Amino acid sequence: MKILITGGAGFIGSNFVHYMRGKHPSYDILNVDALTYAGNITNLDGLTEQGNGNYRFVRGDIRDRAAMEPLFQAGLDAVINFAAESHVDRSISQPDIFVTTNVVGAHTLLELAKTYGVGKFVQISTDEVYGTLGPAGLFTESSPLAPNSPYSASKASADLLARAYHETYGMDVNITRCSNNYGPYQFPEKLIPLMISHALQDKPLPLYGDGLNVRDWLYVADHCSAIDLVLHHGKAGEVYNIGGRNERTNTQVVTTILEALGKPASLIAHVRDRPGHDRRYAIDADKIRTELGWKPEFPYERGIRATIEWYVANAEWMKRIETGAYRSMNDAAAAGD
Ligand code: NAD
Ligand code: TDX
Repeated sequence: MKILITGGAGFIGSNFVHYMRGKHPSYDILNVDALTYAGNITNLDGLTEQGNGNYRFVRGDIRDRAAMEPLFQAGLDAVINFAAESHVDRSISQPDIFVTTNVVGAHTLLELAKTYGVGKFVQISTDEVYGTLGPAGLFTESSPLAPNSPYSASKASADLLARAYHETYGMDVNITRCSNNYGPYQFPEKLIPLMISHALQDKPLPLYGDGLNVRDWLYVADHCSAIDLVLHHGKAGEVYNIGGRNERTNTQVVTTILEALGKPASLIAHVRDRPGHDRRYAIDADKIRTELGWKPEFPYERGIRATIEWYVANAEWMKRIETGAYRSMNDAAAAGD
């Protein structure tokens, strides 16, 4: 199988590339990523250093049809679109690029997939397209789309285009909507790596509002196994929710991190709330469990412990981001491509 993975130098995409190399070593993997601030070529260490074999990295922008077209011309069995602007806070201060990358970029890929008859298109979406929940209830695949941030609105827009390409052109499209991921290689603007980094440096941990917003956490490897199942067995046109029923308040998450690192709760600093801050997400993943047989393997307690240990053990990785050194490594790797 020959697959195009977009955004494969980011957090989930790089975990997915590693996962697929381990699980399906005979597959041809083409990884295309623009290496924005969120892309980090060193997330792919071990793949790029081995002379690649049937793995190839190309620096490219999914909005750029002319740059993407040759990748499709070579013939592809599947496209898995991870590439996106992914940070809600950035979407609030600078929404434009969320529209161009998340909507126009996804559309460019859909058009090319249609033109070149790609067998399967998996659009990686998010539970945030459903908006927010009250204290009870879960998002199902038939929950109405009600995005509240420019980020989630752009992701919902891409979902609608992907859906339309199935309905109108009969393309084999799937949309996956996963809850919050955590694990290795997550850029330290997101809650868990940011808080680990601050705690390790004895810096204040900025908790938005009352700290009682709830997220439904899933270890990234469990997201990868779900996408692998959808890629191979997803029914054309279907949406699959993904989540492990691990609801935690932000205060609980941060407290676990502080305790694991032996740091005092006094480091927590309540700061101004995020505008339009969704109160609670929780995913009903019954459909992917019953129809595709997906089962998450990492209980939250184990996953969060492994994640904290990973960031402690990979202080260099974090330092390269904090100093900006990763950017020149990105440029050097892309120049040698
Ligand atoms: P990330 O920000 O870590 O990675 C995004 C990657 O996309 C980066 O490597 C970046 O360089 C690349 N990229 C950005 N714009 C691009 C462009 N125009 N062309 C090519 N590449 C581009 O994001 P992530 O957390 O790994 O999320 C990956 C996907 O999963 C996104 O689509 C996101 O919406 C979705 N998702 C994320 C989560 C989560 O908890 N992180 C949960 C559910 C869904
Ligand atoms: O400094 C912070 N303080 C804080 O209290 C940050 C960065 C976040 N938070 C809160 C906001 C949220 O309630 O923590 C929670 C998690 O925030 P993020 O890590 O920014 O994630 P979230 O906004 O929930 O979105 C994430 O999950 C769904 C990803 O970034 C999205 O890409 C994904 O679609």
